[in-house]
Amino acid sequence: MSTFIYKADPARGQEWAKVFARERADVDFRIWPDIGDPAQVRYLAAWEPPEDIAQRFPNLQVVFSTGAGVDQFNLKSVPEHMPLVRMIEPGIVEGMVEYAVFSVLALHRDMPAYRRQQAQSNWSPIQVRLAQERRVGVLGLGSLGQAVLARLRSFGFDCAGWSRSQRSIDGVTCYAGQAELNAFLARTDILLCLLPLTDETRGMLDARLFNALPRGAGLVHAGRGQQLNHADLLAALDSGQIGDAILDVTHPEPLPADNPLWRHPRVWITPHIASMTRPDTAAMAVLDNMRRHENGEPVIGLVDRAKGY
Ligand code: NDP
Ligand code: OXD
Repeated sequence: MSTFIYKADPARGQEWAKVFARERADVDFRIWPDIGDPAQVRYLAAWEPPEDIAQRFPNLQVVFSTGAGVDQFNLKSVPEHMPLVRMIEPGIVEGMVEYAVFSVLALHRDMPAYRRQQAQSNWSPIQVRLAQERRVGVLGLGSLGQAVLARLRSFGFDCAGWSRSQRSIDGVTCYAGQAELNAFLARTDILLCLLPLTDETRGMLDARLFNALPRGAGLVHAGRGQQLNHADLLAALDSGQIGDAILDVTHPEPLPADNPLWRHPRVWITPHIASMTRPDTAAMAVLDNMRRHENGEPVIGLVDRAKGY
């Protein structure tokens, strides 16, 4: 019998266990640290993977990330021949769509400004703009960026996106690569970051990028904390270059209590909850990929080691 090890939130692991018991009784599903005989382990799903994966589990065949991102993995510790598969499942996508729509609408309809006004008992209407008059730009046109843009388009926002390779998406003006980044930023009133963390994207939300946006632009950051330069964001907020920022991810998580972002009047912080892997749909997605692997078919969400995502 082959063993599947789950190494993430144990309560959610219990939900995975029920799905595995129902769908794959031939697999010995175990929740870390109960690993059984390491030689029997064929599959590992982890948020934070253990060290020495290959040495610890000599017959491991596939490594799954329980999240959409894989930046928490040391890619060098997963042998080249072993597929590393990120999580693509409907729960993550729908959660992100809700968070992105909420955040973009909040900025579009000046909700942070009204919260500040209410604290001063101040009743001051701000001229309403329609969605069609607001330019939204999404950094990252992958499974999340595309789903978010499809929903934002339905409100009538003027939508654009930026990716590494050239994309073509109905109703979205697509920009690609460093050469087109400034043009994308220059037409973006509300910027939403949905990029994976790689050597290329680390620190890219910095003063240079903020200065390329129209003055007063809004920022929604739901990619990874290390993409954001805190000092540059604080300076951009204080100068008015960035109007308001909604941050779902920070570095570190959580921020220390004395980090000025916590108390900045133009910052909303949420604790990395934009979306969460749903145990039932995630387990089904992994089971589908196990079947694909066992039948010699391509798995969905295979990480490209060279690109790092
Ligand atoms: P995908 O891999 O499907 O898409 C990534 C996108 O980013 C692609 O369009 C890719 O370009 C683009 N990209 C990557 N590197 C660059 C670069 N250097 N320059 C320009 N574009 C680049 O990822 P997902 O959409 O599934 O997820 C994106 C990220 O969202 C995750 O990696 C994770 O960090 C974050 N996330 C956050 C969550 C939260 O709760 N806050 C929840 C889930 C995910 P191309 O299309 O050319 O490959
Ligand atoms: C993920 C996340 O990558 O929750 O899935 O951030």
